[in-house]
Amino acid sequence: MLRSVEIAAVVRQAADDAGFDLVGIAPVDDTPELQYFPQWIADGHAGEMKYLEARDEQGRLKRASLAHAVPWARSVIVCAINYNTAHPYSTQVPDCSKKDRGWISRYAWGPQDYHESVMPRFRQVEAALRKSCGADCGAQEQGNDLITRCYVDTGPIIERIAAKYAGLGWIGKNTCIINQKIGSWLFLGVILTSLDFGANAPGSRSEFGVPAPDRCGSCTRCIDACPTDALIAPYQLDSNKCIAYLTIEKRGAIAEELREGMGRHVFGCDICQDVCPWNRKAPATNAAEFQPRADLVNPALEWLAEISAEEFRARFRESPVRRAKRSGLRRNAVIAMGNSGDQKFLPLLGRLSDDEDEVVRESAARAAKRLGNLIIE
Ligand code: B12
Ligand code: SF4
Ligand code: SF4
Repeated sequence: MLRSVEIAAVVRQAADDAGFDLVGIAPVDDTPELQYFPQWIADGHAGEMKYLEARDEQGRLKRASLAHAVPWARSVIVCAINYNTAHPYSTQVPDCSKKDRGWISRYAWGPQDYHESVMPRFRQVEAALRKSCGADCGAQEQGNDLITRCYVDTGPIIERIAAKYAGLGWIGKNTCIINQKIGSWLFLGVILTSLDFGANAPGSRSEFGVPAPDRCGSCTRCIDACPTDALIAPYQLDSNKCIAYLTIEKRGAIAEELREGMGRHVFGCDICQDVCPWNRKAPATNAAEFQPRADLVNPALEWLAEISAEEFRARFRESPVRRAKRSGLRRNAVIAMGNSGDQKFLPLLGRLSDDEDEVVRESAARAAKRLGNLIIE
């Protein structure tokens, strides 16, 4: 029978073969970071992302305890892949030179949604794990079948906490996982498994990663740079104020007082990672699926504001941008126009103030007003 040390070696090799940059294994434990989660939810910091509040039959928050949510799980294999490409950060492009352009987060520049490009890699690691166990799997010896589940985003688990305990990096004050060597431009995902990697080595948790020490030190660059003060304290993010949430997840109108801080962001936000010193020398990947589509780096705001339903479907069918929906993307582009200070947008904003979409209509009227042209009130 393969020992846990050998199975862990198979997992590491499979992750490497699948193109992951980092891999580690975490035990299923109720770690101290999980204690913050119920309060975060109670404080309303999840905004309208109701799925984060999913509860079990006893009324416990599923994400607050993996041990409760997935009782068969004994360990979590966490893999990460670097999606950084050799293009300037949003903070390196002076606003004045691109004031008529929007900004899409670097994670969404590629031709494919990361869920689709990363999941097959997890399946590859999962298959190698299952093969290595075969009939020799320790779980089977106990009369159970080996159970595995792969998740990228969608599992009842806070992936960054698992990543920390798998040894992939520390949770920064911007709440992102940062690896000392490659920074934070990482997609994470997990394989929950019923295998206990400590079981075959009594008294030893040696197959599990050791959490990296917090290397933020006295730095507060991310907190200082966040334009909407969404990092309300170190390691604490209020989604309601976060541009990533506002531009991607939030439906309907965006609170007036947050619009200015959104700047030219039309999908996601990278600022708290752009300014992080640990990303200064972040390596760039050559993987084809993460190379940017030219139309998504500094996209023209007019294009996005006027995009037809048909073009939206065609251009964003496989892109993460489709999550904002057409209405959200157009709303965001209109708000960015209002922030641009560029009077050339006034005629278009005037037209969009009569748009059939109520959210676009209201946002355009406000944006036009902001550009100095009193259209409403
Ligand atoms: C919901 C969600 C969001 C929300 C909320 C973000 C958030 N910080 O929680 C929004 C839409 C805002 C968002 C934005 C982004 N996201 Co997101 N998101 C998720 C998702 C689906 C769930 C996260 C979650 O459960 N949050 C709950 C809160 C409570 O967790 P938390 O803020 O991380 O806080 C924990 C720690 O900070 C911890 N903690 C640690 N130490 C300390 C110390 C103290 C004193 C305290 C109080 C707390 C504390 O306490 C909390 C746990 O209770 C995950 C995937 C997953 N299933 O995990 C991806 C994920 C976290 N997102 C990811 C990415 C890439 C992004 C963006 C970069 C996308 C973009 N460019 O726009 C931004 C980054 C913004 C940011 N600074 O976090 C990656 C993270 C990669 C990385 N390197 O960390 C993930 C893992 C997706 C993936 N599969 O790769 N995201
Ligand atoms: S993603 Fe942008 S808005 Fe959200 S916390 Fe980071 S800097 Fe602030
Ligand atoms: S900017 Fe500074 S405080 Fe923020 S995550 Fe990076 S190192 Fe930590």
